[in-house]
Amino acid sequence: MSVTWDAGLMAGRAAGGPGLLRHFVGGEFVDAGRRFVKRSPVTGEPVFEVVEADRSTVDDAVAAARAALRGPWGRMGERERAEVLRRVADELERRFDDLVTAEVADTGKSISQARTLDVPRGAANFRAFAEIVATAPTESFTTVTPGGGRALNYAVRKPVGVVAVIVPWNLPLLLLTWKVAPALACGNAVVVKPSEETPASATLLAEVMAAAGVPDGVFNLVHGFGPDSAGEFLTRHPGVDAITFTGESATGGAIMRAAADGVKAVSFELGGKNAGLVFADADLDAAVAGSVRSSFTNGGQVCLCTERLYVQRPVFDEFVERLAKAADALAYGWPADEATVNMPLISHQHRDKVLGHYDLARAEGAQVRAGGDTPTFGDARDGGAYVRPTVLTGLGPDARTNREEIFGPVVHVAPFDTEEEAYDLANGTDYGLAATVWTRDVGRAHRAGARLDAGIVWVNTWFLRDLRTPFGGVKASGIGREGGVHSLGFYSELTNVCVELS
Ligand code: NAD
Ligand code: 6OD
Repeated sequence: MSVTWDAGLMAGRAAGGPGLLRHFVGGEFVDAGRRFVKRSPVTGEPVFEVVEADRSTVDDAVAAARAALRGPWGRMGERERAEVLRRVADELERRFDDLVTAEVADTGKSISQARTLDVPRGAANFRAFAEIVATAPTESFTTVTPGGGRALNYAVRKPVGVVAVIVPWNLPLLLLTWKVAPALACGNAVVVKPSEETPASATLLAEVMAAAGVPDGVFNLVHGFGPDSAGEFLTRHPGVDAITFTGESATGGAIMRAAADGVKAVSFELGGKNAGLVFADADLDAAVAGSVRSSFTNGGQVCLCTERLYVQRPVFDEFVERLAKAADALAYGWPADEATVNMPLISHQHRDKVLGHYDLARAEGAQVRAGGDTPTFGDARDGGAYVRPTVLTGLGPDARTNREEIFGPVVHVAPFDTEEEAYDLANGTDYGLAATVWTRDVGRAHRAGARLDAGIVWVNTWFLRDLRTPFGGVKASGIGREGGVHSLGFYSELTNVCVELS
């Protein structure tokens, strides 16, 4: 294999131009197809030139994955595969700084977030699934035959085959590794398509795979867009056995239609319109600080972010005042500054969408308590895709602002009176990904877990999840659960074997 990162990508950047990002197929970097430009969300300048896969490159990637399943990879046991995954984690940690650079270049997120969340959790995914697959049990029973003899009846876990992995741009390495790690742990070969907005860390992951000794063809990467591009070519490909996808609910629908012809298995992690409930008995300092995190982390571009807050009436006014003040105080800076919190949105196109929602909220009658517009810097960041963290009030549950996913740093806050009303408000959307509850009442904490229509419910915290636990959404927020042994359910097939012993 050849190495792009040091020899191509970083050299191109050091020379003042954009680096070139290529596909990775059968253990080789491939420069085939048209090219597109990836721009910095911070300044709007070009940062990378990316090769866009055509149908024949996708064909080659799927063929390489199929061939790898027939090679030594297909004959490895769980413990050997777990060892490969640990080497990938080691190599990710060795390339830590490069990966941080890649994530920051593509997304404009703060270096401190990339260092503490995105890249460490990427490596942790490989360590966790190495452990999970090496220790996962399967059933085995001794059963009685009709003649009174004995038979041994057990299940054998097998890979599904070639898995297409399609991921978004918000937490690029974290969300990619969260699917690649269990897929490889179960012995599959993958063809991954990162978002066109975040091609860099996936390219670096290809180098990591090669350096860690992952056999050629087990990990393949194609760059490109969705419709009529690499994403659609992959999801319609007859050589793909299963599709794991994270992204918008509408895209999930398009992929489901594409997958129907081949009756391919799908696992979907989709959009959200997540609610936070703040009860009057809550620790208000913690609830304000936690809601700032849950609404504005990563520029509000986390599927788990809170876009609707419901606050019990006795503390509503104080809460809104403190939240708006905290939103206004969030630090701007260049991504390389440790203290920076606010980041740009991923692109100007996405910024226009979010600003459109700010205008819509005003048109619907919202009061803007913080933000609602764009910041100015007086430097190159004025060419970037920034919007200000925004706090809105005054709208009812039927307003589009309270129903449509915005995926930006914005939250609407409304009052409620009773616990029952809070659950009704929180559950009143088409989505059901996550919910957050702030209360000191232990009984209520457990009731909320049972009553809220969400794949994950946090109490007095946010975005904290042991990798061994299930993750996914209800309603329009997803199909299936991944995480821990639940991932093995999607990425492997169980064959039932029954052997008569006498
Ligand atoms: P998106 O759906 O536009 O794109 C996601 C990926 O799908 C990209 O790689 C894109 O190129 C590809 N794609 C687009 N159309 C396709 C098609 N027709 N066929 C095949 N591939 C296609 O989403 P996005 O804008 O990149 O990400 C933001 C969305 O992702 C938000 O809705 C957010 O809530 C969701 N998300 C969900 C989770 C979760 O775990 N539930 C996590 C992160 C993001
Ligand atoms: O818990 C995780 O690591 C996970 N899957 C987070 C998803 C974040 C979505 O934007």
